[in-house]
Amino acid sequence: MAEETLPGTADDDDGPDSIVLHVDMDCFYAACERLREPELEGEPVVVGMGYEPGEGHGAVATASYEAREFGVESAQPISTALERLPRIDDLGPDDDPAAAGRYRTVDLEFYKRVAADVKAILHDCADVVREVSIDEAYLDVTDRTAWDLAASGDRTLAEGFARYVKQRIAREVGVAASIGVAPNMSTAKIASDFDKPDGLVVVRPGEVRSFLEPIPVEEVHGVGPVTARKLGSLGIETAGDLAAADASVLEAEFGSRGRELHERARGYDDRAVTPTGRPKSLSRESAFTDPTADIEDKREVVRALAADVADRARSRGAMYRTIGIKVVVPPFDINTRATSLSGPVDDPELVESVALDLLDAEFAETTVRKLGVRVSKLSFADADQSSLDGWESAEAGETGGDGDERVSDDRADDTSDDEPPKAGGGDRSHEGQSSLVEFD
Ligand code: TTP
Ligand code: MG
Repeated sequence: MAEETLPGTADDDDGPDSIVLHVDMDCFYAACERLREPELEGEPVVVGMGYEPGEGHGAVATASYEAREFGVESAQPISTALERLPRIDDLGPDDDPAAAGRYRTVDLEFYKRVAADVKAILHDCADVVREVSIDEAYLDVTDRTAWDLAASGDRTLAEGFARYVKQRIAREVGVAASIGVAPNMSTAKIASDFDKPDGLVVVRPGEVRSFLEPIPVEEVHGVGPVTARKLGSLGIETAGDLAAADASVLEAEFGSRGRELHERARGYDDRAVTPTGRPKSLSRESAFTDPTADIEDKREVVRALAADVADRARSRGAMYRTIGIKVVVPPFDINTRATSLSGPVDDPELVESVALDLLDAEFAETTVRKLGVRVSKLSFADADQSSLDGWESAEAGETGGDGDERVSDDRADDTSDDEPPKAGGGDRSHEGQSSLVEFD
């Protein structure tokens, strides 16, 4: 793609180019169904309402990519989906089971819990996260990585960072994300959609305009079907056509929006990623190059992790009520322990001492591969309840992190919830030796 920058594009910005990630999960509800029913992997899965015999109403929420091959898609009447892809349960003896759908009913509460796990990772990977929907978010990671090339070749550091985010979601939650990386939000969104499923598309600052050129106008942010039709009648089919169009003609047709669309098509979008949502927990973990049993090595890592997590909590204005550790024993035996406090605190020394106590109590002699520290049950001093979305309401039934330690539908931690609150906060009311809390 062309490397030159054009006047008036994002490429001649005065400041350093931003690095924006747009993360969108692939066939999200279907991917969630596959988490609890792994045998659905590779099968045509349709998630919707009203497909049970005798119902007949309702619509498709989403379809797996296999089901999309049969022409099944989101928002389609379920009757159309059933015509194109019959339910496997309704097949006759001579029908081909490969051409049949596995229909599942929408279970939003479950999908929200999976989404909360994904979003916990996103909040861990970026300081600024804008959650747009249950399966979609923008991350501003300008301060976490760079557009420079990695030492090893022609890939950017930003690409490596995005790959890391993708892999964490896949490994820790078990669902696939497509990610677009670009210097602005509208280009990142188009990029995440460009190579679905399981896509990772990077548009470097100098490539924005050439990347956008062949994209159909419908995909430019802000262009709906009506605008697309009007643009079509003006002979404008692609973002390239839109970028090349006369701005005054667009303005005459669409008002100030016309000028804005023109700028977007030219790769110019100076909207800042503004945050939404709140993390439910903050954690950090660190792996040893070689597993170690040395208690001083382990304590040192826990101290550093505790300081880091407490620091991040403070910088985000978060207080916590649970302090926990994660201990991974080779090969992949994941242990989590937590202590609940009687009230929310912001107390870095307590994070360190609780984490060290939990380590010493049970893992002093243990050979460990990885250690983690987490604070959870967060509350925010400036909490704006109206801005809390499915993220916090998915609080009950959190799931564990590393796939194999997933806990479902329970809150084994925090027996202290049943105890009356004590004054002052910070008293340890429960040594969570046997507790299992969520951990990313
Ligand atoms: P999308 O991200 O639009 O779709 P998707 O994740 O299923 O597929 P992909 O991103 O790979 O193209 O929407 C996220 C979820 O929102 C989707 O899994 C189901 C739900 N949804 C509906 O319930 N109705 C709809 O019309 C759409 C578009 C989505
Ligand atoms: Mg999606």
